[in-house]
Amino acid sequence: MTSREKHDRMANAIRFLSMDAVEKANSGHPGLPMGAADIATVLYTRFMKHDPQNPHWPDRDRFVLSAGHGSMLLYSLLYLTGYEDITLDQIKNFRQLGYRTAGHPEYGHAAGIETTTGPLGQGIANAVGMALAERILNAKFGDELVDHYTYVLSGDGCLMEGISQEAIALAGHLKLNKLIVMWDDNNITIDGDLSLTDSTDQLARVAASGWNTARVDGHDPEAIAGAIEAARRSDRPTLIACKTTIGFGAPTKSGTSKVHGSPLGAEEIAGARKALGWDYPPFEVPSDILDAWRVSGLNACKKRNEWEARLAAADAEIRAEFERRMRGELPGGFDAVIAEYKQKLAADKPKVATRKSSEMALEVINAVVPETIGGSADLTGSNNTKTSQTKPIAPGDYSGRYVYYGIREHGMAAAMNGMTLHGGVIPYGGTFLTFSDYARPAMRLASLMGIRSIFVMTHDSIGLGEDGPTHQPVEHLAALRAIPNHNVFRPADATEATECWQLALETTKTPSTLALTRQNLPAVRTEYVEENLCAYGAYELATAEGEAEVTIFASGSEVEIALAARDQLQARGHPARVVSVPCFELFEQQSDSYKAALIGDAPVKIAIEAAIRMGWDRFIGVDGIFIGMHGFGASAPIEQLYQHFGITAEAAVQAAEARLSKKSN
Ligand SMILES: Cc1ncc(C[n+]2csc(CCOP(=O)(O)OP(=O)(O)O)c2C)c(N)n1
Repeated sequence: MTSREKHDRMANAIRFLSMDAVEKANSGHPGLPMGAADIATVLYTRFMKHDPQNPHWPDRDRFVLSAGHGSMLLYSLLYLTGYEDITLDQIKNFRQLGYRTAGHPEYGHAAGIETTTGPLGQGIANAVGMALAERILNAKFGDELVDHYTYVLSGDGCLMEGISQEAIALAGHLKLNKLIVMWDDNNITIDGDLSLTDSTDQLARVAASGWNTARVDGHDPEAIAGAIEAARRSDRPTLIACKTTIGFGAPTKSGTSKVHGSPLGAEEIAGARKALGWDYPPFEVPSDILDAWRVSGLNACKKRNEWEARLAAADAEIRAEFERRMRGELPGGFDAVIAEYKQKLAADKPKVATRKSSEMALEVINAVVPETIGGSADLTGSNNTKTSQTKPIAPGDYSGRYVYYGIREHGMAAAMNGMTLHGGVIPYGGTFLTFSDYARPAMRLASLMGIRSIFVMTHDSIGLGEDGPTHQPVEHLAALRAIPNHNVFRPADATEATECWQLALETTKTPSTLALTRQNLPAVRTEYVEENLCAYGAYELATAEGEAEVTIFASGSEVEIALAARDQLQARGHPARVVSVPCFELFEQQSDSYKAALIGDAPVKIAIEAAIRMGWDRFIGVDGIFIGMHGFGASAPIEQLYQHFGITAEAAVQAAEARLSKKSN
């Protein structure tokens, strides 16, 4: 048992590492680490099940610093408990280029950083996904292999963000009782006192969403510990309001927004040293305190050894399956199943919407990849995300494989990221492409983190028809393609949809978005090719009969139009080829020679996509012809819309011929 004096000194180690690192960097946020140091010390020394020597141990507790601006809190904890990645040198170089200690915690920079946080509200929503993944794997593998908590440190900001309500409601509904959120309840944000802008009774709010709540003095270690103990026994998720003073220990600035996000200054830090009785120079942690921290890190080892013994004793098949899933590897034989299914598609040539093609592919995939977890933000019947294998996950029963996320696109995407980060499951979730805007901040973070979350976005153009321009995406493909490390797939038929799914599942360090149609499309890939052609990002689908005068590039539903335009052009004596472009991002990864040859030098280049032009100049050049959208859509039956907006084979032929005759003049 740690004495109060020892606890205080251990917490002060966090405080001084944080204020000194921020001071040296001349930027950063000292207030939160100083205020939340007591909470963090109690959590890490008395509760956290982790092993700094084996930081990726699957059954570790997860800790999410949702208030990512307080990154020095996490870096201090990782250094003090003995994570190799965070040395004192890393702390001294807080926020410097090439160091792991970035301004906000970044997943992949160091073990112990479970997710990238900084955009407020994301972390708490990720944690819901982590807690859900834990329950799903527990239902499959039992308490022996999977039984851990997910802890979150949240500030006022995270709870004020809209996404928090989506996350809280989902967690409360699903009764994710191993999720424990510590709220650094300090009444201060950047603009000043919270009372400037918020009067929410947060405990009442989360209680209304089915949570357990507690309120404690966030500087009283025993009170904090008691609340965590009670939370661990709860049958619901818990929010513990820990009343704290931001910048605790700073003599004149504590309790004010002045300590939130700027260095304290030499004088204030000297005052804090005096007030807290800390006589050590910057970055020096006295050996008895460092030892106490390291011992707390080592103590956790015992639990891991016990777990390793249970894993070793587990049935060989179960153990192999658990380990495969945690490595993120697909089951052996996956490619063979896809190849066989592509053969069937080549024979059947189904004329279906790509949302249906996606469902058909998933029916095949879900049968052989048991770790996929489907879901939709209340559009299951439209997104076609549910297959025969995916029984719903219900409160208290996590044996299913389908999440009814509710009308919570942002919460869904962030929870999916949390599930992916947890490991052992592969989440995919759907909504309409136009509502990717509601999920985009989490989709961007999936890209930044480099993780395999798979977003299924149907109703991908004016082709959805009568719902009209609110529901018809026009700029969304370009907007998503603009996100670095994000594979946006827009398949043209059932074969391409299958290939895109294969790529989405096999690409572990890049998230994928599948943009899928509502309307039926004919098969454009009519012969079986074993190779995954979509892996090229763009490939020649139809060659020109003779030297190409025209190359038509298209994606998704407009490939059909491109093929019809090619036929018409050739009938009129103009050899034309068609390039299908299912994924810009993968195309860019091909060799220069492949890209140059594919784009080719036909005198006329056309792109057809029922969306805005942005991005297509890469294929057609600034003087290329673009057949697509130039503004918002309209509410009408689909056939009329394509005519109305001039996205037709005839329009393409006319434009091509006009250009060809101009060139020959
Ligand atoms: C989505 C988002 N909006 C705005 C910010 C900028 N920001 C960083 S911290 C912060 C205030 C957070 O207040 P609180 O959570 O109470 O943290 P504390 O002041 O206690 O450190 C803001 C607005 C952000 N990081 N993310």
